[in-house]
Amino acid sequence: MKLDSRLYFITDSSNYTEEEFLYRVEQALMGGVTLLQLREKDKSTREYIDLANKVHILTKKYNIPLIIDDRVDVALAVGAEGVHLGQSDMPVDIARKILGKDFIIGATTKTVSQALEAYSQGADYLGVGAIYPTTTKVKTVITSTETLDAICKAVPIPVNAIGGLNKNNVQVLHGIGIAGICVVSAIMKADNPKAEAENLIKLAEKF
Ligand code: TZP
Ligand code: MG
Repeated sequence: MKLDSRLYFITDSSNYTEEEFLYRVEQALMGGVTLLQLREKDKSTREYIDLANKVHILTKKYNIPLIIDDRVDVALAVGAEGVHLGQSDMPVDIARKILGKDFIIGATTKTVSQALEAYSQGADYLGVGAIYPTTTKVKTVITSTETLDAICKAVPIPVNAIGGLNKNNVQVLHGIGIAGICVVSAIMKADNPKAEAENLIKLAEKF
């Protein structure tokens, strides 16, 4: 599957029943998200695999790659299309050796040197942020749009902005060479996740 990160939806199942969560994920897929990451921080390995298999059925139906956050083992176990690795997760070069050349590997980077390292180790795309303060549970610091711009200029792979992004503020990213935006709450917590994804993809198409 080709990597299209224009509208990268990162899920958060906390506060939803599984049924409501899967319904929202499918609505987002119907609305046009181009890449989807399952991000679970509190589940056991078995629970993570179980949910990933259910989400994978949906992403395959819409022909959208499924990326698993943090866990190379879970990504392999469910036959996901990719994995997303943070600075304290498995190093990208080791993951690349395990997963092979066709697996999508993304990395979180907050500086130009982290970005260059992830790229040289074989990352396919980068997530950079938080651009704005976020209400999603995450240990992060704010990354300036200047750093985001410098990272985009430093590496030839797609770079996505993340953190507090929504339809009212993505305009600040125009003119920076990002490939797309990553959002959690903008879609996850929307009254209508499908409509929100439709709104955001229209804005993301301008990048
Ligand atoms: N990494 C940096 S900010 C963030 C992650 C995982 C959370 C983004 O969530 P939201 O709800 O789109 O601000
Ligand atoms: Mg991580």
